[in-house]
Amino acid sequence: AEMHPVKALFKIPRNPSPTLRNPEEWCRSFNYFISQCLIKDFEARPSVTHLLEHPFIKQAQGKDVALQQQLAALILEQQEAGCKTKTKSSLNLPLTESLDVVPALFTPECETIISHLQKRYDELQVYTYVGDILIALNPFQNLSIYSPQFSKLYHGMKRADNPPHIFATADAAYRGMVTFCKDQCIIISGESGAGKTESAHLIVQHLTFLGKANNRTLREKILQVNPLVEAFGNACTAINDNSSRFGKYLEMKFTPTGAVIGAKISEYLLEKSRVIKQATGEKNFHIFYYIYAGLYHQDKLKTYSLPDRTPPRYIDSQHRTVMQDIVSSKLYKEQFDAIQEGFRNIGFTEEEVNSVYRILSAILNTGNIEFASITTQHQTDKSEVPNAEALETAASLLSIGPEELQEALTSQCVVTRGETIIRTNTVDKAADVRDAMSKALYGRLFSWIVNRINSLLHAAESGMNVGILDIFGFENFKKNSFEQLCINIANEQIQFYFNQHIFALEQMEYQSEGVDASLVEYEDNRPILDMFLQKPMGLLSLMDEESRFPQATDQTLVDKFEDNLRCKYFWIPKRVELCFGIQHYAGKVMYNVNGFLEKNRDTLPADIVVVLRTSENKLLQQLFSSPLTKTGRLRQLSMKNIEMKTIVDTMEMMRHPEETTSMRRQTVASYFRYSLMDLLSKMVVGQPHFVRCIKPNDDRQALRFCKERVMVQLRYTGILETVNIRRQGYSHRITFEEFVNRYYYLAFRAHQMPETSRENAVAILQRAKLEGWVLGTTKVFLRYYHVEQLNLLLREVIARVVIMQAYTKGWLG
Ligand code: AD9
Ligand code: MG
Repeated sequence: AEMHPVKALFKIPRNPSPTLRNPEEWCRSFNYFISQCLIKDFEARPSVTHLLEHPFIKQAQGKDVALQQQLAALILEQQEAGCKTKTKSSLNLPLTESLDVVPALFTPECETIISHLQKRYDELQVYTYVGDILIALNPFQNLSIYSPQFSKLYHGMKRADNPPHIFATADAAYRGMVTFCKDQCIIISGESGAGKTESAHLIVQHLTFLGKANNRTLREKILQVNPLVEAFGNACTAINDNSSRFGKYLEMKFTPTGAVIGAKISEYLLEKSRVIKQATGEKNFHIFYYIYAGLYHQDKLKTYSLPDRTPPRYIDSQHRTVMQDIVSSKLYKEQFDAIQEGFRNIGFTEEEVNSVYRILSAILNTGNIEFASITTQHQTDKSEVPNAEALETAASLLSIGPEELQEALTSQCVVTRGETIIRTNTVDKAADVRDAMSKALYGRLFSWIVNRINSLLHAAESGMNVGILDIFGFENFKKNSFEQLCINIANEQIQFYFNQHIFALEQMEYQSEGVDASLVEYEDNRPILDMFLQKPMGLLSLMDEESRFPQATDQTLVDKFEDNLRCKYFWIPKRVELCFGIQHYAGKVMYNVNGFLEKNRDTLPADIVVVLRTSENKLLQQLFSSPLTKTGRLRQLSMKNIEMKTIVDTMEMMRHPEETTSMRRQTVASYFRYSLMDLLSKMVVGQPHFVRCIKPNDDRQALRFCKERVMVQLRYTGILETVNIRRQGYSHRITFEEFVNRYYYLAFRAHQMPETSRENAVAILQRAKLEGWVLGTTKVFLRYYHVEQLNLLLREVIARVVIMQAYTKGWLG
């Protein structure tokens, strides 16, 4: 009787080398290895040395090297033969399908997935693929897998050639861009502290490696962009010591042949309020501490008039820090040096950098300005500045007159019916104006830096780009405010985009092929997004409307929400005042409405603008000369791509009527809406790649894997559903042509070249005795295990050929 081919394979080495203790095991894995090598597509044919580098061979090193080398040579020979006799695609299995790195994922219990991830995490394997998505667990320690050697290793390789890695994702995007001449975007998501920003850095690192410009300095410049911008836009929060307080979309531009030629950053919604106030245990933006330590070392604190006795109020409102701790911090100093280096390298002039430091110092001095009320006979609500020094220093740093500044802070011009009246500000009001000025200074300085970088790294030629999205992650603190609301809405939008790609498009493909689509089920967060963005009754619109009433209070805002938002994702808790709850895709968050209206209005009194415009500082004049055109014009989206319809739909929803008449004062909410739309318009034109960062524990500890935390994140990011789709749905959809080319060995003889028709595809499926597949109009719809079975069969067929050859050469018997 004929022996089963796999069993037959085990029999082969009659005299296995004595150094191999478990010949059967050896043979099994070696067989597997051989077939893997053969199945790999012929384009990326490995060399003998490459094969010998393979972990399998490595593992057996010192055991039977001679035999290994012979077999490696044989494998190559086989491939050579395969190349000649058959069309390129004949054995071209996309390895993402044949070798899913997570076989266990296909079992129904997500318990299995978790323990699989855990096992890998324990071995410091932090990356894992689920379908096309890269899951990245935060290692919370430095790994040695990001050196240029690793960049080389992942260059141009198929996904299954190497262990999963963030470089592989960057590589795929790069190759996608070069091969298909299409813009790519890499979308990194995950909650705060999960590792998005680190991942973004690593992607830029690998892309600069790939985009070998003959211009070395350009590469260096690009590598310095992220650290520079993050010094100004990141800060220490309760969750993450280096938390992004803005959203960032970095586009790297390449020539059609893949040489890097420039870069462009778009920034979204910087959390300006941090400049004036931080929650307990949190800090201001990094740069403020860096300049202290850096300038202290250069003995320049005085040059920039930085208050040096006690830390300024803006960076330490509760007087908890000692000046000495800040200025003597080694880390801060190093970062400062890096920032200076970055400024210089990217091309900022000395004068510009000076102005930046001056403005930063001016902000800190402004924060120290105090107000006291003076009571005269006529007025009781007038205020004055008792500490003239802070005021004078700030004014001098800003190159404006101190009297004018004091005027602008303590009074305001109001024009009513053609008459100009001067009203005095109360102490509280004056303090608000002061803080509004600081926020505006910082916000505009930040945008200016970003714009300046963009013009310095502007690509002269046109080309294609890879965009990398790294936004602030989902946040849920003990107390959540307006900033958290914006951050979480942005994450909601990114999740929606993800869903569209992974689930909705899947459904559409079923439909267009005439296959029953009922299997694809997922948690659609569109209703929540609608609740936020709809006009005129969405939460953001309601807030804008309320912001227009001068008499509105935070209480009237809550009432308005309560009256108008009828939706299960929104509720007002009993007993807790001025709060509302939202059921986000990533969890329940309770928001405190305190200060919402003021934060949304974000008013900067005209008097302040007027006085700042009188500055003799060129940079400052620029910052306040014209209304900042931040994002420019939105791209015109072609609606060719019908699949994108739903996304474009939600974008329409966000479009603001006032957008064109931008002279109207914008609220933060309307600007936010606009930015989100701008971001999406950039993303939808590219081919997306997804990286899902997962935080294994909340204590930032290496090698600590908290199952529940991981489970929750897998669930809300839709990863579990993704797995389900692959398990229940037809995870593989292969055109008849590709299918026949790939599997014809299973039903036809090697030299036959069967027509790539629907009938022959069916013949192969029947011959392989598979059940449960469906035929679409142009594609075979297969379940994940079908592909595994087919590949197993194919491997057997091929392994048989190899073994036969080995016999004829007399190597094995
Ligand atoms: V937030 O939404 O901006 O608050 P991120 O960006 O998701 O957040 P970040 O990349 O800043 O998180 O990572 C947090 C910390 O985890 C880093 O400061 C590192 O200490 C640590 N981390 C993350 N990824 C890696 C890594 N690949 N290797 C080593 C890492 N450490
Ligand atoms: Mg970040």
